Amino acid sequence: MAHQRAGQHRDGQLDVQLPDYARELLERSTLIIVSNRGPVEFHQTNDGEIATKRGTGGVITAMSAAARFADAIWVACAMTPTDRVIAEEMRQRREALLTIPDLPGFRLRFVVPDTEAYRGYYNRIANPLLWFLQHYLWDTPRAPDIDHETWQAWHEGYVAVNRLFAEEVVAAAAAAPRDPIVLLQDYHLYLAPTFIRELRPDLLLHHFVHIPWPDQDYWRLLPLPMRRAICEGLLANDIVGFQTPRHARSFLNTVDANLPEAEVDYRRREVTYRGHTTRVRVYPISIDPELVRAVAESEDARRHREHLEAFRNEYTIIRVDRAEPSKNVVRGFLAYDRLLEKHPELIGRVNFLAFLVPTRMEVAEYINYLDEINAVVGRINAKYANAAEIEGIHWEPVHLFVGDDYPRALAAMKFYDVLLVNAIFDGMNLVAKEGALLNERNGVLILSEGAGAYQQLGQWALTVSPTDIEGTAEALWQGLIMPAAERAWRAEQLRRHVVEHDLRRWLVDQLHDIADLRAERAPHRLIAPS
Ligand code: GDG
Repeated sequence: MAHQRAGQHRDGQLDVQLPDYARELLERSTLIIVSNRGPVEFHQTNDGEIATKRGTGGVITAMSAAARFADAIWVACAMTPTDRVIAEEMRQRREALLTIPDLPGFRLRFVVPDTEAYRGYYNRIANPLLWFLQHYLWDTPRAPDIDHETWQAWHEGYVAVNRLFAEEVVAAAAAAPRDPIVLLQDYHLYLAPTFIRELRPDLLLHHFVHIPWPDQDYWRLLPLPMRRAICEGLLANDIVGFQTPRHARSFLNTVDANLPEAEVDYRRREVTYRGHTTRVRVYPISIDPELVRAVAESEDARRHREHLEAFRNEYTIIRVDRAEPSKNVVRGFLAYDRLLEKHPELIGRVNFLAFLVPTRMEVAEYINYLDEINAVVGRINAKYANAAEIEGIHWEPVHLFVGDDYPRALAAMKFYDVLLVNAIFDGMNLVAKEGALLNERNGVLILSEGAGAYQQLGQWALTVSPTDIEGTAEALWQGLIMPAAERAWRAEQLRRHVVEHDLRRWLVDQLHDIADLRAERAPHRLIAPS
């Protein structure tokens, strides 16, 4: 399938939606989006057909939407056996890029690490080591233990796979029909920029870190060579983006502490290291309202909505998360339990629906966490089943929906009275924004101070400290009893903010800085943004 012309939006809206400098930049450029996981996975069906399945998580949600605006190539790991077969066929046919039937407008190039290297890179270093570190999740007297196996996973996994990514990015750049702009995503790829620079010093490299950047002291849980390599990798980029000013500031501090040769300019948010200057910028990520609404209005979502009606009650609380320790799911249920203890008048009148996507099931911490969730839900349901029976009603206070079903999650967001987002730490949290956009009942958002979204939405949410079970129980209560006028006002402000600060704006802000940089480097080629 032929890909679309650069700059042409699928539904023809690009021209009205992007400012001139961004449109001009996109018309001349091919975005090379680089992330661990691609936008789709390929599977072989029972009758031998090849089917595609959308990848899960916030990075995919965001970048799939961003790719709508541009000519794009996606570089990602082959995840499934069918992905690997396709990658091998491409290699044999010397085909540089794969078109994706479900996603016109951008193409794919696979990175194919061997299984052992991938395991070290993903299951030992990226998750849990880096993810846990960046979300302050370690129980530090006991973990992490950086032993010889961790070091082996670092060298033969993380370093090796980052090098492979660099090679594929360089190949994708060679196949790009226009000037390549490399957009690296997240913590799996901290070292890739170093290796890309070795091969193609001229490429424009932009790296967005979707997750928090913790305090420089906490980074000391990683040995110096690892944290130096990570800082050096990020400084091989031209621009490094973070979700919040606090994360950007922490990054500058971390560089200052670990690379004494680096010149850190805090005022301009720039670092010069070995003659190369990197700009450190803040781009709070968001959602594409048009796309989110389209999925929420789809036939699939409507069907779910009808089915979910049976699970609603006089009051309905929901949460939507990957089943992930940083999302603080267990404490959310403990707070709900406490709410029911303090307000027995709610018995039989409130339901908590939790939509959880199993994630990283190869990592022990995640399997254990899902077990903990099941255990606490079982305990709460058993406890209140008795209380309800005394009053002669059959009632299950928690309904757990475990599985990968994005339309179902969006369908549920329409009818909550309270949405609980109590993550311990979160780069942003797109669920808070999707809920604010889609909800039709002036539902109240309960938002953790630890989520990046707190900086933007906190003023209209009920905010909680994520470890405060008593405080979260109180917020749930306040959310349920809030007067209608106040609910309406808060919901309206949240919706307005999300619509005005959408994904297009996130992308445009980055393009603005990229155009600026391009114009400085080659003033004859682009008009600088005003
Ligand atoms: C990382 C950062 C940052 C929900 N159920 C299903 C499903 N979802 C969608 C949600 C939402 C996305 O997945 C999750 O995004 P979050 O932002 O809430 O969280 P992370 O996955 O941890 O994302 C985060 C984000 O990157 C973007 O920068 O905001 O802080 O941790 O859109 O509605 N998706 C699928 N199946 C489901 O059942 N496929």
